[in-house]
Amino acid sequence: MTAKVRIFGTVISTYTRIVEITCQEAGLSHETIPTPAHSPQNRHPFGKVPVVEVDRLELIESVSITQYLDNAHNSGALQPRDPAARAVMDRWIAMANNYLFPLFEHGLVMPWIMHRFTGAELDRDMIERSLPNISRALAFLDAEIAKDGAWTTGGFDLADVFLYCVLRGVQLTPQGEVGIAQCPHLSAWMAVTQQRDSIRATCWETEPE
Ligand SMILES: N[C@@H](CCC(=O)N[C@@H](CS)C(=O)NCC(=O)O)C(=O)O
Repeated sequence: MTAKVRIFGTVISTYTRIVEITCQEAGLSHETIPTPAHSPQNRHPFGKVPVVEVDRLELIESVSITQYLDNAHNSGALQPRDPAARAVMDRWIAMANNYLFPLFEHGLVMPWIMHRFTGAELDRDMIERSLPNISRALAFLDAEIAKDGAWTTGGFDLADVFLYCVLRGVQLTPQGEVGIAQCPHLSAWMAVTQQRDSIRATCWETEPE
């Protein structure tokens, strides 16, 4: 019987989308049940989203969730078997989660989301303070692709899923759109990745085509 994946998370969420894309890649049917972070109905011990139900398991943490889905339902097709290539993928996922996401999310993406969806005043001070570090991070990614392809070589894998989702939120802000456009290698990779079926199938409602 085909597994059905139940994803409890906010609808516009980097990490919810990472799990949705992985489901799409694995051909798994999935449903996202809107569940705010830190809400009483959210079962993550630290209030984060998403939480996932599949195969009678309750899973948290996107690295663990995506690897389980890919291993159990997709023959591990999104993870290189070669140990060196695997180390490269794991390195980029760790950098996306530990450094890039916090920098982008707090410094740029969240101020715009709060402004656009709750009507809160745009936190321009926060954005101004964060932009130099965000620009440096984007330039670093661009240079890494230019140097040796970084995470973009060797086929589409989980590093592409994480990096795309973390960067897409940035690209949907005015400053992020300009910043990414100034990085030719990163822009080209975003544009190609955006055409992939799993990415197109999981667009946020608010995302322009
Ligand atoms: N380490 C978690 C991070 C998940 C995460 O940060 N999710 C965001 C939404 S995209 C969230 O829950 N934000 C609310 C908060 O940090 O308080 C994972 O990999 O699943």
